[in-house]
Amino acid sequence: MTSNDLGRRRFLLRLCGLGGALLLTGCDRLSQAEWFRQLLSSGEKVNYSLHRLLTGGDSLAQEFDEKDLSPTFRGNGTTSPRDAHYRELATNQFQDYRLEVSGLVERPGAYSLAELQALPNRTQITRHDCVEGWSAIGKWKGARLSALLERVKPKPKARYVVFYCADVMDNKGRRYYESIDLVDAYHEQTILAYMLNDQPLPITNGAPIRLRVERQLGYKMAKYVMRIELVEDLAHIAGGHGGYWEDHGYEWYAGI
Ligand SMILES: Nc1nc2c(c(=O)[nH]1)N[C@H]1C(S)=C(S)[C@@H](COP(=O)(O)O)O[C@H]1N2
Ligand SMILES: [Mo]
Repeated sequence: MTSNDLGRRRFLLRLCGLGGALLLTGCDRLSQAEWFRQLLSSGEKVNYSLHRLLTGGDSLAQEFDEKDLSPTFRGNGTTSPRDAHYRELATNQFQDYRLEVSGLVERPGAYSLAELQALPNRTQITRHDCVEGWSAIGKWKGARLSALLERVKPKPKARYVVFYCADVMDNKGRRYYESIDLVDAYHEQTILAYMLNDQPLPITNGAPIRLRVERQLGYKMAKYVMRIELVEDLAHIAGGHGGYWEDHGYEWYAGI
């Protein structure tokens, strides 16, 4: 299944769910509503708005039990960044790693792994779905992104959180990056994971820090996160679509 098929399938599923809402609201009232016109302005916005409408801002992604864990959690995409600075950090068990937090925040800072591990955390067993057609269930532990945001204090203009990764993706030197909105950033299951299946996060799966944003597809879960930036819009970053794969045509909002 191509990512387009997947997008269409998810869209249709959501539209069926919306049927209930349509009956309740009345079609003519709905068609006059500004939010509905905006909703129809592009396929991507439809996906995003319907997902928010049907699942609500704080609904939880399904969580599983220990018995459901996949025997192994495969690595995908980059599994060993070649970047020299990253390699140096890795040889030293990331003791010198600092997660830089900057942009539209009152208190920019740099956080060591120990400092991130001291933040309020969450453990969750969830299913990871990749657009390439595989899934895996893993147990993740990490710092709540909301806790980090409370420390750095986003300014009122901040709308997105951007994650810059260590791995170079092509011969033009473009690195992996991703972004989410503040609804997902403050979501209870959104964590900066440093453990997988009760072990320190392996390099294959994004050591020392990888994002988990459980209501979206695998490519949103940035691995090897080196820097976080709060921004007002995404247009000035890299290809302007909010992520490495988004710059290559994937949807920015990859709701499952
Ligand atoms: N930095 C970085 N993050 C990334 C990728 C990548 O290549 N580089 N691949 C993405 C994709 S497509 C998937 S499915 C998951 C894979 O996570 P895993 O390696 O832990 O299975 O990471 C995502 N995050
Ligand atoms: Mo993926």
